[in-house]
Amino acid sequence: MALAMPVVWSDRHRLHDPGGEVWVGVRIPGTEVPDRADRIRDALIEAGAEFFGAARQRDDAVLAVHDRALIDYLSTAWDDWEAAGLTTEPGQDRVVPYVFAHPGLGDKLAVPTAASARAGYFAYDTMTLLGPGTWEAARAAMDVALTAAQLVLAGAPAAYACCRPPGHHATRSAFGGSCYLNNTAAAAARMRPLGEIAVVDLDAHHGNGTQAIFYDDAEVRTGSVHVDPGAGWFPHFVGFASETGHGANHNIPLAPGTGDEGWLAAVEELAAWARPARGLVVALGVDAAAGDPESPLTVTAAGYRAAGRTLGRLRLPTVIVQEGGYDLDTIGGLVLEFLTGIEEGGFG
Ligand code: SP5
Ligand code: ZN
Repeated sequence: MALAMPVVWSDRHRLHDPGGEVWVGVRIPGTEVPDRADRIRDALIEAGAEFFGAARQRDDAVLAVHDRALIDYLSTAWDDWEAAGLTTEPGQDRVVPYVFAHPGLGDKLAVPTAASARAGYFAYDTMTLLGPGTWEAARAAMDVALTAAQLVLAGAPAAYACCRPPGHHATRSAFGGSCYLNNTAAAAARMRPLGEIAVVDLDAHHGNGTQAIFYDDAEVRTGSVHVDPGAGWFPHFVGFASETGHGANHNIPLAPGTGDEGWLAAVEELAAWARPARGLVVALGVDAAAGDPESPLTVTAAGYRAAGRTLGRLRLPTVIVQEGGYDLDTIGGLVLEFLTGIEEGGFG
């Protein structure tokens, strides 16, 4: 049986090549590479899925989840970096921060005049490099997620947004964790006409950006299962079970090494917790799979299929938004397993 749900796509993801990441001060090869989305696309074409080109969305939909200052910065950061001569002296071919607007500096901080310093007002890590095509690709990823939400509002039971760069680490005012704009949050905001929305984040890392964006919002409940930041994993500062907001946030941190049994129990807990909502957005990272280079969780392909069935059984209007997943040989198959599970659970 072919995959039934529409898949939304944009070729413009390829304009973003992070060119590696700066980790503990050293530039290393990154894992958030253009091939990721292409591998997923190949697997879904093979499965007979129908593809839809993303429709350009209004800036309002971006401003629903991000400050204008962040948008203004991201859309001009590369040009400003180049104009400041930083690509020649010191010879840095990506935007990389070197000072940060740390809260310890006080709470009234200026936006720096120097392009070299401005990056650290908006970025919270050194791993999320920005190049000449990053803005256009990140904006196109928003178009993909919002178009998928639109298809669901128009009556599709589910739609899959095949987007990169990922988004769930981007907050209202800051970017990081390989994310620039929060595609998942934008899809959730777009779904609001349905009533209360639940976001269930399956990425191996805590969805800190989405949590922060909706923390004070009773109409969007956010849940995340992820490797315990307290065990030494990104995003390190947040993602603990104690972060409940006003009752609309639910974190389930797992010990490194956790596999299907523990992970699926957490997914079931999040599904039960999402049940009162009228619409569902799944932040689908497949980096919790065993063998993924960015996480120590050990979920199997069958585990992702079972997670899809669990969430599909909610029979809520569902948008699935691609987040992480970095093993190129398995990423496509893992996504297909999950989407197939959604259909087995919800369309049967
Ligand atoms: C969307 C998403 O999955 N973002 C993940 C960001 C987590 N990146 C953490 C990278 C930590 C350092 N990686 C260097 C590995 C060196 N062996
Ligand atoms: Zn991740």
